[in-house]
Order: sequence, then C-alpha cells, then structure tokens
Amino acid sequence: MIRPEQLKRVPVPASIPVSEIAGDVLEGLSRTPKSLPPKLLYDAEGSALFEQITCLPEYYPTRTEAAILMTHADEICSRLGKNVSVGELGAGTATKTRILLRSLLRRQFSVNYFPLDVSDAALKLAKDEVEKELQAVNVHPQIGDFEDLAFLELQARPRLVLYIGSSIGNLEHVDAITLLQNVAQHLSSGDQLLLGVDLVKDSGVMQAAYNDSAGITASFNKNLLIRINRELGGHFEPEAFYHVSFWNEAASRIELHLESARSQSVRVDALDTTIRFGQGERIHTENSYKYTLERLGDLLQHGGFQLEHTWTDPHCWFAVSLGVIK
Ligand code: SAH
Ligand code: AVI
Repeated sequence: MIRPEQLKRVPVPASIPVSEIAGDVLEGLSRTPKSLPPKLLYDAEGSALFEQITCLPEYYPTRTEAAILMTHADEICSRLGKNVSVGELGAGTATKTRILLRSLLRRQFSVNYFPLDVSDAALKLAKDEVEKELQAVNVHPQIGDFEDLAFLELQARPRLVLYIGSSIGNLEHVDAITLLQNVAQHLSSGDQLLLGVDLVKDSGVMQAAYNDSAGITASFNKNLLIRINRELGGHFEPEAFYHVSFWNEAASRIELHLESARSQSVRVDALDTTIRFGQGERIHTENSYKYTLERLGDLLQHGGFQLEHTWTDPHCWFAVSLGVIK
C-alpha cells in the first residue's frame, strides 16, 4: 500500500494537480506483474465508452439482464417489502434500473433512490434520466467507492439494494464476499438484495463480448492510459499497447490486459517515476468472473443473505437473484 505521506514526498510539477488515482497507479505499476484496479476505467470518457459497450452486438450481458428484468419486474417487485427505498452499488447511468423503478411505482406512490458510483459523469446522467422519466422517484446520488456504504443507513426501511450488471464479477471472490458482508452489516432483518451475475457459457460467446469487432472494448481498456496521461502527466502512447482479452477457464474469468508492443520506458511526471516495460509485458486491468448457479448461491450465503429466488433467461446466460437478511 502506498501511504498518503509517501505521495506528498513526490515532487509534483506545479501544473499537474495530484489526482486521487495517484496512489493506485503508483502501487499497481510498481508491482510484478503490473496491474491497475478496474474502477480506474470509469472516468467520464470510460463511462461513455462503457455505455457504447452495452449496445454492442457481441456484448450480451446488458441486453440479457434487461430482458430478465423486463419479463420479471412485476414478480420481483411483488416479492419486495411495502414502500421500499432503493440503493444501488455501481449504478452507472441506471438505464436498467429504470425498468425496476417503473414497476415499483405501480405498487407505491414514490421511491427514494440512492445510486452510488465512482463516476460522477455517469451519476449525473442517471439522475437526469430517472427524474425526466419518473417524477415520483427522488434521486439522491452518492459519489464514492464501495467502501462508502454508510449511505445505506440514510435509507428508510425496508430497503432494497441493487447490485446488477454483473459488476460483482469484477471483484475477486474474497472481495465479493467481503463487500456483500459489509452491505449486510448496514441492513436489517427483512431488507433485500437484488444481485445480477453473468453465468459461465460457451467460451466463444464470452470472448467475443470482450473483443468486439468495432474495437470499443479496446478503446475502453486503453482509455486507462489516456486517463493517466491527463490526470498524472503520463507519457503513455496508447498505440504502443495492445488490448488483450481471453477466457481463463481455470479461474472462470475473462481477463483484460494492456500488452506493451515493444520494450519501452514511460515517464509519469506527477509520480516522478519512469515505468519500464519489456516487449509483451502486460498490465492486468480487469477480471470479469463468470458464475454457476451453485456458486451464485454460495456467494449470497457467505455474504449474509438467504436466497429467495433466481430468474434467468432462456439460454441461462445471466442470472438475477433476490436475497434477504434473516
Ligand atoms: N450497473 C450498471 C453499470 C455497470 S458498469 C449496469 O448494469 O449497466 C460498473 C459501474 O460500477 C461503473 O459505473 C463504475 O463507475 C462503477 N464502479 C466500479 N468500481 C467501483 C467502486 N469500487 N466503487 C463504486 N463504483 C464503482
Ligand atoms: C461493469 N462490468 C460488469 C463489465 C464486465 O462485463 O465485466 C465491464 C466491462 N469490461 C469490458 N467490457 C465490459
């Protein structure tokens, strides 16, 4: 871990304000093998690129989950407590959330909705779009990290927490369980969690989703280097890195990497450091874990929730599960 006092010792050129990503970038690029936390993918440009990804023909998760929600929204809402308030982890632009909010408003007069996200650009869009369509939803955006869960206690009970979009798949198993346990600690008996996860399927289908023919996922991945250039005075040449994605069967995950096309040294002014890359050396930027229904059940149980029901699509590509705190 890089401590804040270590960062203060780095002489920063006056023209570059120290970005909050500095510690994560310094730590991740000093490691062997190099890696960066996936939450750094979501600056304003990254969030916009992710929105494009959700519309790609190869990227099945969003439309599959949306279809599950559209088919079963009324049944899902009938299983919720009366007059629920809704919190959401990693809400993004809340496009799919509106499917549930619409259905919820057929059962209650108004909804207090608390979307949490690190991306203020995505949250702003979420608030604008939800309020434009659904005037009876009061949106309370929470800009922050999954570590900042105190907002769940601002919600009136009973509470529903949404964690959809398979975003939990971007966490290591141990971190996924810890996050659910932290959520559970802020909830009370009867409060519920709606969790969306991507399921293991034909590897060709999964690989195509992360290596689309239009190259949007590659741009999403490389945007991380552009962000480091802008926020930390980095000198990365994005074209000197390849977008690499593949299915790691043993770990049940898709991996995203940025691979150095040649041996090169890259200066990052705000970190007062130069990062060396061998030809073919990679920065591991994201994992996207794919679950089985059995492992999804275990995840909920270890996270402190009792599984109530799981909905899937006809191909069993994606699952949405409702869990409750007993
Ligand atoms: N739920 C939406 C968006 C998924 S994209 C959907 O289903 O389409 C993942 C979202 O999680 C992004 O908007 C990203 O900014 C957010 N995110 C990623 N890591 C995060 C973290 N550690 N804390 C808070 N938000 C995070
Ligand atoms: C947000 N998350 C669930 C996406 C995924 O599928 O793992 C992020 C993503 N990365 C590349 N394409 C989409």
